Amino acid sequence: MPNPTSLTIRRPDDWHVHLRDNQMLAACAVHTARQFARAIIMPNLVPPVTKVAEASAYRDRIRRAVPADLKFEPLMTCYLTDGADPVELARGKNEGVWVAAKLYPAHATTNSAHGVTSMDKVAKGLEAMEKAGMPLLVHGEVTDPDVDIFDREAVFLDKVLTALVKRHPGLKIVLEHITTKEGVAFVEAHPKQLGGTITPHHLSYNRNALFKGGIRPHFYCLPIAKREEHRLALRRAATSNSASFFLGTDTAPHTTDTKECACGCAGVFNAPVAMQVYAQVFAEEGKLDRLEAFASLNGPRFYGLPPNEERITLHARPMDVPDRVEVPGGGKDITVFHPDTPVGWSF
Ligand code: OTD
Ligand code: ZN
Ligand code: ZN
Repeated sequence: MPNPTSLTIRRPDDWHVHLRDNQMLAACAVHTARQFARAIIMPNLVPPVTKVAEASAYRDRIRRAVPADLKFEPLMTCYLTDGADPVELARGKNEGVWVAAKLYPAHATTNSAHGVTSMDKVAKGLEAMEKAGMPLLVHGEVTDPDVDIFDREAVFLDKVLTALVKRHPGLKIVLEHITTKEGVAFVEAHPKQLGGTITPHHLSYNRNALFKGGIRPHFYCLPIAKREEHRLALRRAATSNSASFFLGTDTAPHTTDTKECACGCAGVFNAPVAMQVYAQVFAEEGKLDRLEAFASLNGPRFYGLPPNEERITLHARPMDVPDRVEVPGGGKDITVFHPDTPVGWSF
């Protein structure tokens, strides 16, 4: 059956977003809020968001940064550190501030220096989360520099996640931004306990894109894009209609100057084009009828929240992707993710 020329679905949510703070927040919040009704806000600020009061204040700043005509609900997360306080975790969940907590293995990605050095050091916190019904969101990469960067996700599944799911059988876990066929298989093997988010960029390109015609820093993020066979596994998973996989853009803005330099930051800023790229991927796979489940239904079900009642409509007409978004004050900008093929869907 040919693809439709337009698609109306329930308003989607983004289950993995970096909105930053201050001027970066001012530049970015509108782009996520235009597309999504709710978003899980990552806590990797400097310093990280570890206390209920900090998350509540950050939520207020986000709400103020979103234009008043957009309806948007930030869902806050706690950054887990060694010795994470079980009482603070349970309190924040009961008070309706935390929706989940985030596990960064120390030094795995941007602003993760305060992350967890060993799972034993968060066992008490994880027990409290298990009791409180609070999901754990995992950056699934080992940080051992002796492990090849392209193998770090698969090794994490073997060395860390396998033991974690056994030790905390009642803990709901999201394997964030999966990038490998092993990640897909792990999520599929634990349908009751695990969910997996998939980004638009990992669906769009493989690792060759980083080096096509020269080094291209705007395609660099962590976990790094893998071989084509892994991208194809992600596309199969996202479009499979399995309730275990849902939308998480991992939009991670850095100013253009901090990406285009000798040691550029990791992160892809895809918020202005996210739904359009997902629609393109589902259309290419001939599975547009499954976009709503991935974007608007599976995530709420995993988190125990109702789906949104509003609807959005996407049209099969090319999008003029902006090159940059200005950061107010200081003359800097953020380069927007451009897939290598034109984006054929727009609002
Ligand atoms: N990956 N950059 C960032 C976060 C993500 O691992 C992630 O979730 C960031 O800049 O915060 C990135 O490449
Ligand atoms: Zn991550
Ligand atoms: Zn992220």
